[in-house]
Amino acid sequence: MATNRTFTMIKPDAVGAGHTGAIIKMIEEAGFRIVAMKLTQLTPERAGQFYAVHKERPFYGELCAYMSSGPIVPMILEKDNAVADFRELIGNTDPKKAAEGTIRRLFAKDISANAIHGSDSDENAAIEGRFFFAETDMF
Ligand code: IDP
Ligand code: MG
Repeated sequence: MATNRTFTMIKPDAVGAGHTGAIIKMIEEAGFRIVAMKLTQLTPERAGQFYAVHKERPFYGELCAYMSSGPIVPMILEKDNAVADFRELIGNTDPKKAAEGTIRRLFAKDISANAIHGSDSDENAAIEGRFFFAETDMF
C-alpha cells in the first residue's frame, strides 16, 4: 500500500447512532478519497486479532466485546500525509480531550465507544487495510 493511504473504521456506536453518513461527509470534505469501503461486523475473535497489540491492556476484553457488538464501516483512504492528517481529523482517543470540530469530539460517546479508528503509522495502515480488504478491492 502506498504511504499516502490510511485505514479507518467507523465503530459500532457511531454506526448504530446513524452517524455514518455525517462522518463520511467530513472525511471527504477534509480531502480524503475513499479507496475501499464496506459495512461488516467483527466476531469477538476477529476483534481480538485486530487489537492484538493491546492484549495486555486492562480494557482489552471490553474493547473486543464492544468492537464486535454491531456493524462497522471499514475504509481505506487516500490523501497526502494521510495517516497524520486523519489522526488530526478524528482527534484524541478520549472525546473529552479531543479538539473542537474533530470527529470524536462531535460523535464519540466515551473513551471506549469513540466513534472511529485511525491507523497510527503507514505500516499499520497497510496491515489493517489488508485485514479487511483483498488487494483487488483497493482501486
Ligand atoms: P487510538 O484509537 O486513539 O489509536 P489506542 O490507545 O490505540 O487509541 O486504543 C485503541 C482503542 O481502545 C481506542 O480507540 C478505544 O476504543 C479503546 N481504548 C483506549 N483506551 C481505553 C481506555 O482507557 N478504556 C477503554 N477503552 C480504551
Ligand atoms: Mg491506536
